[in-house]
Amino acid sequence: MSGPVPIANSLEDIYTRDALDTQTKRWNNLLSKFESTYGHQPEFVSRSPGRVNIIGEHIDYSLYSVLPMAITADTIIAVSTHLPAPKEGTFRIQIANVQDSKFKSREFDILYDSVDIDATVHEWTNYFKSGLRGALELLRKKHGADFKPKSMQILMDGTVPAGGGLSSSAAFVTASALAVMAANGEQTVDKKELTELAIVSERAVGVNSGGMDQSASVFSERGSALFVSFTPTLLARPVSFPPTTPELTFLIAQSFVTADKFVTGPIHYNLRVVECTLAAAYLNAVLNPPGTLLPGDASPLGISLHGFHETYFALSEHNSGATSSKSITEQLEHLLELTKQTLTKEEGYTRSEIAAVLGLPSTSELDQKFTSRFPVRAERFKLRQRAIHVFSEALRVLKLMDLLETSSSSSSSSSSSSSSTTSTAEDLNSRLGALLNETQDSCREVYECSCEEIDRICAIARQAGSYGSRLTGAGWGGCSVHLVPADKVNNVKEALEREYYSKLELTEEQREGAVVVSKPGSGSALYLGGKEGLA
Ligand code: NG1
Repeated sequence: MSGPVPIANSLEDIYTRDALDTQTKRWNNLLSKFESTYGHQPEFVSRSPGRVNIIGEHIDYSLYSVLPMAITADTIIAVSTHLPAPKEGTFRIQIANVQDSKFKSREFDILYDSVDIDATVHEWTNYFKSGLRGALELLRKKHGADFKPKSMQILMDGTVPAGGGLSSSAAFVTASALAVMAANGEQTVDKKELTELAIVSERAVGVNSGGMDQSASVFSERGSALFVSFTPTLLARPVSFPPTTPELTFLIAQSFVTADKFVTGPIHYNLRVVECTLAAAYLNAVLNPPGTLLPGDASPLGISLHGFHETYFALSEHNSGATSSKSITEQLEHLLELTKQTLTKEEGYTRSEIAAVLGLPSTSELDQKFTSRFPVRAERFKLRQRAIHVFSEALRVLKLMDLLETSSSSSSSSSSSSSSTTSTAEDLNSRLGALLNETQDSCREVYECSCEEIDRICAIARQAGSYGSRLTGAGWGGCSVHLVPADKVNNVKEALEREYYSKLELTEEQREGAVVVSKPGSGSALYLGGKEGLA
């Protein structure tokens, strides 16, 4: 799946047929607004989508594999480089948003070699700047330290709801980085390079993010979900859901509870990243031989539960002289047991308790190592619960992949009657759904990243015919995803309207977008035909 980001020749290369009318209008609006803002047409448009995560929640930053898919909603960025540089050693960025009453236009003069981002303020252009910073680092690696970035005029339009769990930030950062690469003459942009730079640069905005969103945004292919693994290196491959009758659909339902990772990071997202990292360090200190150091890796704080996992089995098998390795599933089951026996404190661990086990002289060293990058607010760290969620969720991803893989091989070899095919499909769908439901239980009870509204939405949807319902993305609000047979979609929609949305005060637009059936969409693309228009 690696290779360059595709160059789209028309919107048909990007969107499914049902989305073309709306998207053509939207792109034409972007192009004409660009012209009225800057007085000329753009040279190209970069595009990256949001994503919905099917399974594998809050485990990407512990470097376990996940299964997201891209959605139609996206960020599109029209660009020209007609702007002269302001003065020697600097370049200029003029940036505007189609929703200009909400997101004010800005202008920056930036030094060739340093893009300042103030992560303490909540400013929409920070996401562009973080893509810019990452892309410039890559360009300097390719062209040398003297590389002179071009000035850019930019107009952006985003349709992924912010704080909605569909990864508006990754869509914006990857589309920005891609735009900067193309503006500086690189139209052949390697997908893996783009993803890796976006993962690292998005952390500059103040969130210790994993790599799932950027991977899904860049690598996705129309019609397929995406299996993403992070070690030993970033890999993404398309995965198909078996065709069933009735067809299986993914329904995305908004809770309209906005969960902003930037604002709530210290008690939610960033705190979970710290808890998982501390759990890895703690388990290593107790279960591995004294003095064992966990390997440095690509996780946000540089060591991870996955790193502990690998080190633990490498050392224990080596010491026992064992020749046969456990399967990954058996290893994860074993780790779950070990975690329950080792991390016994349900109420969580204080800083001094953790520092003592890690052999650190005081809690300041602990803070310096684990919480200085982004601050967290907690008296106790729930290491037991977080590690249990991560290992059990990693297991559920493998079980779901196993179900998909065995069902696709058995459906290609089966010649069974239609009634037994229907019951097999029913059985498969129920088992897939059960895994999603288990994820939701774990997110609610163990990882504590759900909220009352999402729990209610899931209960309503299941009652109305969803096989499996759960939060998607970071949680604490945002969106939910539901595995629903096509003949139950209306049932589920009606039940949600009756029992949830009708009780909220929503605009017409919100009501229309509250529940959508989402087909797996395509990933990042560059569109170079801006001069001719799209109509
Ligand atoms: P959202 O908030 O849905 O974009 C976040 C992280 C992901 C992943 C999920 C939880 C960022 C950009 N994204 O997704 O990497 O950790 O939460 O599975 O921080």
